[in-house]
This record gives sequence, C-alpha cells and structure tokens, in this order.
Amino acid sequence: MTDPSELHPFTTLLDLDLDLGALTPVRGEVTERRLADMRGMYQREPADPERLVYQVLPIEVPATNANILCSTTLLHPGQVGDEFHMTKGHFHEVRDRGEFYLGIAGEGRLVMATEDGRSVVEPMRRGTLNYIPGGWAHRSVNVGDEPLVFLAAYIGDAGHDYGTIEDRGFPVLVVHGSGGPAVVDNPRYRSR
Ligand code: S6P
Ligand code: ZN
Repeated sequence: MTDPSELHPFTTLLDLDLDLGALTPVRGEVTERRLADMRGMYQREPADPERLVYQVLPIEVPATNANILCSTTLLHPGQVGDEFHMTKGHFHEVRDRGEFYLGIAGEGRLVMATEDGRSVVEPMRRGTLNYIPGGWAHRSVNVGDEPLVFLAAYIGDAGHDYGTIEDRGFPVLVVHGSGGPAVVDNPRYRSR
C-alpha cells in the first residue's frame, strides 16, 4: 500500500462568484454532462441534446480508502418538459459507502432512494449539509433560476454505479408544479 503521507497537504480556496455560481480553481479534469449524456433519464426526449446540464469539478486525490474524494458540482438551471435539470444520479459501487454534500449556491432538492424503493427528498441551498448514508442512491435537482453549486465529499473507494439508475430510474421525480417544485411518483420506475 502506498504511504498516504506521500500526498502533499494542500489548501483549495473555493473562490465563489455567487452571481455566476462559478468556482475556481479546479484540481483535475472537469466532467461535463449534456442532455445527450442522459438519454432516457428525463420523461420527455429533449429537442436540444447538446445543452450543457452540469459540470463536476474535482479536487483530485487517489481513489483509495486512505483519502476522502471531493468535488464541486455546478448544475445549471433549466427544465426538460416539467422536470428540472438534474444529475444522472448513482448508487456507490461499494454500496455501503457514505457521502455528504455541502450546499454553496442556488436552490435544489436531493433525491435519495434505496434499492427496495424507499425514497427521501431533502432541500439543498447555501449552507445545507446533506448526509447520504451508504445504500442510498442520490440525484441532485436544480429547482431555482440560478446555478445550484455544492461540494461533495465521499469515501475513496466508493465508485459509481450509474447502470442501476439507468435501468430502473428513481421512484420519484421533481417537477415544476402549479405551486412550485413538486415531488411526484415516477411512472416509469422499475421496482424489484
Ligand atoms: C460523487 C458525488 C457527486 C456527483 C456529481 C454528479 O459520489 O455524488 O460528485 O458525482 O454531483 O452527479 P452524477 O450522478 O452524474 O455522478
Ligand atoms: Zn455519490
């Protein structure tokens, strides 16, 4: 096993522009997700697949249990039909690995679900700390007009299982209702 002390300590200043929701600097490769990367995840097929939905800006350290992995996500505002912009969502490949999100800007909802179909929806905004226990899939949804920005931290070897969500979906959706954001059952959810 590598000696964890070989990784040099560092400080990353999250220089936040509250108007743009932009964060700098980035340590590592930015992941961009467009509607085309999320085929079949929204109820309605989008007309503009090239639309940028979110970026994940990592603070890269080796993905081992000696480390806590961190990233910020910048989820742009918008809708596809009634559904607000959202992340793909995933279980951790190593199911029992936990995570937390610290809200930095914007207004969102964190949709969480277990494999046996239980679901919980929690608020996200500047200053919220969402704790995601192991075994709970998680997806962020931007229900506001500004970018939703949050910092994620999780156990190094967690890994990402996107396939289960691609196959089954989440039990609930967050949609634009007449009285604001509403949580509704997902008609296409495949329970086990
Ligand atoms: C990683 C953590 C986040 C997400 C990011 C994008 O465990 O939950 O950094 O990766 O918010 O979501 P997704 O579902 O596309 O990975
Ligand atoms: Zn995660």
